Amino acid sequence: PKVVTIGLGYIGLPTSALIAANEIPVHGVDISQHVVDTINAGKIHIVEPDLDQAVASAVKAGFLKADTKPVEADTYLVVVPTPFKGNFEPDISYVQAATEGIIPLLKEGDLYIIESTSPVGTTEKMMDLIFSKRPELKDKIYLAYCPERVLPGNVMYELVHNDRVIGGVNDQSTEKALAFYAHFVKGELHATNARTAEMCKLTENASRDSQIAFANELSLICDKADINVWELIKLANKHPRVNILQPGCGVGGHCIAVDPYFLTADFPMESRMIAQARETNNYKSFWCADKIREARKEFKLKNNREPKIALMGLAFKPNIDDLRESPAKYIVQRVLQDANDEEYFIVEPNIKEHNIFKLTDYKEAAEKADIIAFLVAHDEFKDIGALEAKTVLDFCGIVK
Ligand code: SAJ
Repeated sequence: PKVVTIGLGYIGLPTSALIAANEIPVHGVDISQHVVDTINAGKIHIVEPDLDQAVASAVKAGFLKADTKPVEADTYLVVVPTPFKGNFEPDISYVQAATEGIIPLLKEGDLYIIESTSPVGTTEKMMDLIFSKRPELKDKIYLAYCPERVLPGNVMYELVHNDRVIGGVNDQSTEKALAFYAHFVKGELHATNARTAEMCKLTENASRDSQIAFANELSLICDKADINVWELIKLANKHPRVNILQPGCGVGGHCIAVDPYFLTADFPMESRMIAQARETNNYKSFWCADKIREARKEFKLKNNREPKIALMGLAFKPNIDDLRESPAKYIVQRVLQDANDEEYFIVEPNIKEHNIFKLTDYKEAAEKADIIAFLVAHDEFKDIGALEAKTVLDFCGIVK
């Protein structure tokens, strides 16, 4: 095959590099000239373990080339973001623009695949769009949806080894897409239809969100009931059919905290639990910020001076540098909003410098602070000792 990938971001670039590593020529498209130039120089513009090596060798071997425009190929992969507009409505305009860009290039026998997380029905919508402009291609091209499911931080491994769900708009399309992924995926390939595949992606992330919401709700109950939620969950999970996730300072990232809205927007009456889970997880971050404020007030009353407060972690989950949709960042911003004379140390060991936050080394912060709020369970924080004399707010279960 000859492949065009549209979108060279967190998923599109690793996917392009992987396909190219299998000696399949890939023409990667991105609207950003900077991104295109960076990749053509064999470099990368995002942080992901082992991606630099993969891109460098794919470019060097001549199998990966980046451009701002698509060219004629036989397989087209749409891997662009699907953010939401205000009011939590999914925005598929990037998928549409990407599709419009390749419509003039399509010819008989071509395969068109959407990987972007999309509302149910998007693949059929794009099919209608394509056939409205190129009616002669009806029944002559193949269209399928195949969601990516890789975990940031482990993308290069999971792209190869995860199972994939592949749904065509008809059986021939499913077969054609299966054959394509078989070139570079070692996980199992599961055939279904396009709508089910779209729904499957949304289901996976909504399921995780709901399960984390359950854990977060438990943490609120336990705080009132004076029970250690971490111990509680460990014990409950000794039951052979119970498997509760970990509470935290909220749910972040650009997937789990976003995708459930794709369901609540289209099925508001039917998705009440999913909507409630989103609210519970959002509320958890408010709650943490309030806890920090309360601790500050208490300290001041008791000691007659403003405390020094360490806010430990900014990333959206442990051991990464990604701050997108990060609840920890949100909490820090909220707490700083009504800062008085108290002194804050903001800590993020995975980032050297930040344009808004003045960062402090984690050891120094922990040593100087009166109040330590653990927001993210970064490995570095696990061995911070001598906490006895301090007020500790452990929102991520890191303190032994
Ligand atoms: N979190 C908790 N408690 C837990 C687990 C996670 O509070 O027990 C929080 C994290 O701190 C983070 C958020 O949830 O703020 C999401 O983190 P994550 O590690 O669960 O997931 P992501 O967003 O990095 O990646 C998810 C994955 N989806 C699932 O596990 C179902 C990944 O496989 C998807 O490919 C990715 O979303 C995506 O792109 O959709």
